[in-house]
Amino acid sequence: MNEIKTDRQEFYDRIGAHNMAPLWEVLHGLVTREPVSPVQPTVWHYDELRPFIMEAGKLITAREAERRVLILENPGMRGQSQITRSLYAGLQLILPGEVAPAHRHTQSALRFVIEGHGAFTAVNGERTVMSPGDFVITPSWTWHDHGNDSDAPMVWLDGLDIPLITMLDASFAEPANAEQQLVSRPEGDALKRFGNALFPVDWESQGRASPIFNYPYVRSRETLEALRRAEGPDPAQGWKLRYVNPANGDFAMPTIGTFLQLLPAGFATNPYRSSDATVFVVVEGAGETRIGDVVLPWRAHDVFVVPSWASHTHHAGPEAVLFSFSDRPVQQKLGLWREQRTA
Ligand code: GTQ
Repeated sequence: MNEIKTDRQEFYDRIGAHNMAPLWEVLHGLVTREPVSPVQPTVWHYDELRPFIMEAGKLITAREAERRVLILENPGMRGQSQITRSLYAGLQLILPGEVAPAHRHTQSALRFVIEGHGAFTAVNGERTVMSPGDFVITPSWTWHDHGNDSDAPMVWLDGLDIPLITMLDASFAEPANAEQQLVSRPEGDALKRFGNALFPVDWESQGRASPIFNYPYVRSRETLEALRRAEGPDPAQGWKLRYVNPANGDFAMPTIGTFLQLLPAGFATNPYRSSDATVFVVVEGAGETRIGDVVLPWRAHDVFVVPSWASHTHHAGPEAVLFSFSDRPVQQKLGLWREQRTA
């Protein structure tokens, strides 16, 4: 037995010198029967984080930092700037009068506004002034800068596909010549132009992301209410919406799927799991999510993560609204995505 072991080890050493390794020693760690993930179910409580975010505002300016963000790192993958294996998340602070200078990169970004009114993001020559609950997109390779002309701090959650782009070694980035891009279109132009199921007759899509880059919360919330009036809640998900690119019916972003769901007061969902690890942001209400033995209590502004293929239930206290995002579009395009409901 030992002889076999030393024979094999001696063989591994010799092939190792040629940059080779035996598959049979690692096969079942590579090709697992089900997802085996370092991602841990975790909640970040905003009331605990907020003082640190404001402290960061005294340590460094948005201009010097370029993006003043505190990264939310999954405890199963510290030091890797990952909240899930494919996604990055962070909380970005822009103080009154500040500018986060223009740049562009191949990574796609979403912003989900947590607090503050009146700061803006500019994308492709249009500024959008943001409010809590707004879902804002910065598509891949588009110039973007952020600024705050209001008199209060603004904090939003950044969700980016950074780990995915890193894995593909497809990161390109560059700073702009000017700190802020020229504004060439009036505010609200994109939403008017593309948000009413009417497109300019000869318009052709420039990219894969939605031409709408701010999905305002007031409108999304209205849609949830319309659903609630029309039909009962799904037992596993309550009333749940998918943000859509109106040009093609696909997800609003090519690499990140985004969702908004309403859980009525006291509602407990049936167990559900899917192969896309999901980041949730609590928009309204309070409750908890149970994942095996782990209970994640949450309230408005908190962020929590459910790992891939982890069966979970949501329990709303008062009525709750959850925004969420995951790599579902990528998995679906590759024919990988699975979900399972157990009554
Ligand atoms: O706002 O462009 O959280 O480039 C990380 C990288 C935000 C941004 C982040 C970024 C940005």
